[in-house]
Amino acid sequence: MKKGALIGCGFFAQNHMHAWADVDGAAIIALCDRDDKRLQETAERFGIERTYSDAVDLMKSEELDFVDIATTVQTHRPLVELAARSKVHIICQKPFADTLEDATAMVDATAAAGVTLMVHENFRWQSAIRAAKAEIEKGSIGTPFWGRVSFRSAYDVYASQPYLATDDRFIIQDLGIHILDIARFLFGDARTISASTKRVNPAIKAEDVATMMLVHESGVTSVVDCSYASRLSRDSFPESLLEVDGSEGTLRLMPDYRLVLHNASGTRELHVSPPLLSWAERPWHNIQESVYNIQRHFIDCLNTASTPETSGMDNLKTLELVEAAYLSAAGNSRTIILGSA
Ligand code: NAD
Ligand code: 89Y
Repeated sequence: MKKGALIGCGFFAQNHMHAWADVDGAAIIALCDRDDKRLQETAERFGIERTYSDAVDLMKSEELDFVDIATTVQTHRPLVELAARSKVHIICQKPFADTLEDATAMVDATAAAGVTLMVHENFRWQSAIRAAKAEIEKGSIGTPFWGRVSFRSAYDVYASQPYLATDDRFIIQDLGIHILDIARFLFGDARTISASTKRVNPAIKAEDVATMMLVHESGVTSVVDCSYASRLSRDSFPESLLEVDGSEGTLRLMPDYRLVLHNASGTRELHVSPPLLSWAERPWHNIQESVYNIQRHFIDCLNTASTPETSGMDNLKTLELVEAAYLSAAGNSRTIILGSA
């Protein structure tokens, strides 16, 4: 049994806790939050007796295999470095870091300590996205040459996550980061990116619309588009939609988890809805299922001494896309060559 502690008992951490209760071979034995109300409420909800208001005390007092860091980005570096010094494995929520410098420092600290570092980059673990990837890999549409990964909604995310309305950066750093990671997952690493952004909602500080174009090393050109300002007749929050054109056919992941594959043999429609886990609530259930999937993957990696798909090192490439997208948008959508951002 791998023994873990959760640091940060806020809005999204409740999903982590439910998922941990379902993951075989792992148990959360202690909680930490500097907000006493959130700490006590979470402890009571999940029956955890050992609680700490300070992560240094937690690390001194508990014998842990891993920590799950579910705080917002500003505290990731000190907490990751603390955990690395204590030689415990780490899962850290996205966005992993505010700067590539912080991200690289965390990757280096964990490598030097010999501990596993996985970024909780969960969107690629949604079952609909895995189903689409499996179809591409088995050749259902031939060789992909063009793709679109799209997330458009007007869902009120600010109600549960008020910092999204006041932070200096919004949609690319918060949500686009997942959508860019899905593009990497499906089409491989990117060579170039260009982006344009816009703030439509006057009540928030930063951009709520972003359109990005990537040219991947595989030769695929992709469009990654995100919006929290799109008032649709039917809002599909929080579904990521896909369009992929290949040499032999096309793939479309449409609202309501309808995966349509078309090639010379005909058209197939698959229903790839996520299972509704016992604790999950619509419409968040596909994200909640991906939380369970990624946490299970982390424990599998610890048990087999293998590297997580979204290791800290891997996530540097997703973060590099985020930084380059902001740089491009600030420079009239100029094309940024990755590796030189
Ligand atoms: P939140 O503000 O609701 O919760 C963060 C908690 O961390 C707070 O209770 C705060 O008191 C605590 N905290 C902060 N610094 C601390 C420290 N040094 N020691 C102990 N406790 C500390 O935030 P949230 O909305 O739950 O978001 C947390 C992270 O989860 C963010 O990075 C966000 O982007 C991410 N998130 C991810 C997904 C996803 O699908 N992967 C979805 C939503 C949010
Ligand atoms: O914080 C974001 C995330 O990671 O997934 C959706 C979200 O909660 C709001 O954009």
